[in-house]
Amino acid sequence: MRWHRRPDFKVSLPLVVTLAAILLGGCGLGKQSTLSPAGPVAQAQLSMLYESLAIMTVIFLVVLGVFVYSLIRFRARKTDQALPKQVHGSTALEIAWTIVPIIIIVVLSITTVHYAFALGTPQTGKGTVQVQVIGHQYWWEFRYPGTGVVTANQLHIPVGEKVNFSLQSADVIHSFWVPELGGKTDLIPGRTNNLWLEASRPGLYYGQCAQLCGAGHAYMKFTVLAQSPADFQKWLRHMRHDTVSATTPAEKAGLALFKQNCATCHTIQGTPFHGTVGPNLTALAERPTIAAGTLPNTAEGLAAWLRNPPAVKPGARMPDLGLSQGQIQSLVAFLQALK
Ligand code: HEC
Ligand SMILES: [Cu+2]
Repeated sequence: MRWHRRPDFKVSLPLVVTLAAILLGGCGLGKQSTLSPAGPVAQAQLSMLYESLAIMTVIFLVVLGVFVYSLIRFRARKTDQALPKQVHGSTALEIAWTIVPIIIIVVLSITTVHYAFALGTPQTGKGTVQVQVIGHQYWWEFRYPGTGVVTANQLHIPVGEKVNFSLQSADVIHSFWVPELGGKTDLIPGRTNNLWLEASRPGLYYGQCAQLCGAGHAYMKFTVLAQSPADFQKWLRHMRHDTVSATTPAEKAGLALFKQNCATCHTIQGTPFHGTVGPNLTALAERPTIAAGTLPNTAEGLAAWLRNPPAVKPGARMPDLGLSQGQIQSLVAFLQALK
């Protein structure tokens, strides 16, 4: 009888390398990398990662060493006459490999619990800023208690100061994460979680909801603008609008359309519009993106959004309002004047 030939199955090295490069590319030092910490919290979290990696490396090397040693030392030899002496159990070994893992787990859990409590305890002291974060399907609301300032999807924080976040959800579980600054703490309906972060250098950092929360989850991003404390205070003052400007005919038409179609869901400071279903649009023109990082905040981006939000962003809670091209143009002019 002849055996069937095994099918030729060759693993192509270039293919493996390409696939690995694509997959590992996601872990690189990019906009959202825990490997390039920009503040003490991210730094502490990264140290913990390295600490457990070091322990795991030692275990790996010891196990591999024993394994390779046994393979060579106890290999079958031509001169072997019978089975070697059979051994069943070793009390000393059993005790050792029970106690050593317990010690490792205790060490790891002490550091984990220490950091979990340290990072979840609201900080006090001069310059500490409070921000209330409310997660919505699929966008972020940021409130600055005591200032009346409410914004969405772009967080402003002062550099070098601790920022306390209180995390809440308006609907389902979300998770707040800015890889370069730290975090990944859940926003759970009906309770408030705490987290503090600090940015050591000014810049724009990228955040993302880290808990699958529905169809639009992948589009639930936000940015964190870390600015000098003076600029941050200036921004807070600037956000307290008494009026909005609608001067050109298009802007005025946009304002009227907004009152009819949008005011039930959106607030704009300095106007009588106080809807709370959607993001607060005060100074909207200053955000880099709209719809939580889905589109650039340009005339084209805004027009695409107003034409049909759920077509642009799956699951978006803003309906297609059936606006005409002309209406969209006026609304875009009005929105771009919100500074
Ligand atoms: C039924 C409530 C509702 C109505 C009406 C509504 N919106 Fe929205 N809007 C939302 C929600 C919810 C979002 C958040 C969508 C998301 O990002 O997932 C949103 C997002 C937006 C955004 C993006 C804001 C940001 O910072 O990301 C803009 C701009 C906007 N709406 C403008 C308008 C305009 C202009 C109108 C009127 C023509 C309007 N909306 C009518 C609920 C509404
Ligand atoms: Cu999510």
